[in-house]
Amino acid sequence: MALGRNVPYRRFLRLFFNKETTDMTRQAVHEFVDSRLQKYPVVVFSKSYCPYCHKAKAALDSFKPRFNHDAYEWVEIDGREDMDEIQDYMKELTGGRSVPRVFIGGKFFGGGDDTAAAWKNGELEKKLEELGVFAK
Ligand SMILES: N[C@@H](CCC(=O)N[C@@H](CS)C(=O)NCC(=O)O)C(=O)O
Repeated sequence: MALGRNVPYRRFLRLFFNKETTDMTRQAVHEFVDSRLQKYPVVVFSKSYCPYCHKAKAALDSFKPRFNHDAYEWVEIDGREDMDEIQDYMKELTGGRSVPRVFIGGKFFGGGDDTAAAWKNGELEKKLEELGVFAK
């Protein structure tokens, strides 16, 4: 909506319309994230340049050949217009907004260091096995 300079309540209108846009984005982000978490047993929200995300990727990708189809979804959020809203929702869901946010079985599992440590001590493999995401 183009608001001319001569509209006296322009700032008020802009506040209202921006709020509406933000609310719509928030709702779309919730739907986007929730649908990923429902569909895929393993979901990671990541930024492509982040070294902690690379650590989590090394750990989870090592199981890739064993995963069932549709077991694993990697979501790069950098460059997305709704990146900040996704991180805000991550904060709501997990208590933190840093990346990576690794979810296993719909629940927050941890960040990059947690995932790498769990890979090393076998906990990650055990968790994935229990979840039944490996092809028989
Ligand atoms: N200890 C955390 C560190 C994660 C971290 O610091 N990630 C950075 C990116 S490399 C981050 O999310 N920074 C804030 C941001 O990008 O909004 C982990 O292992 O996941």
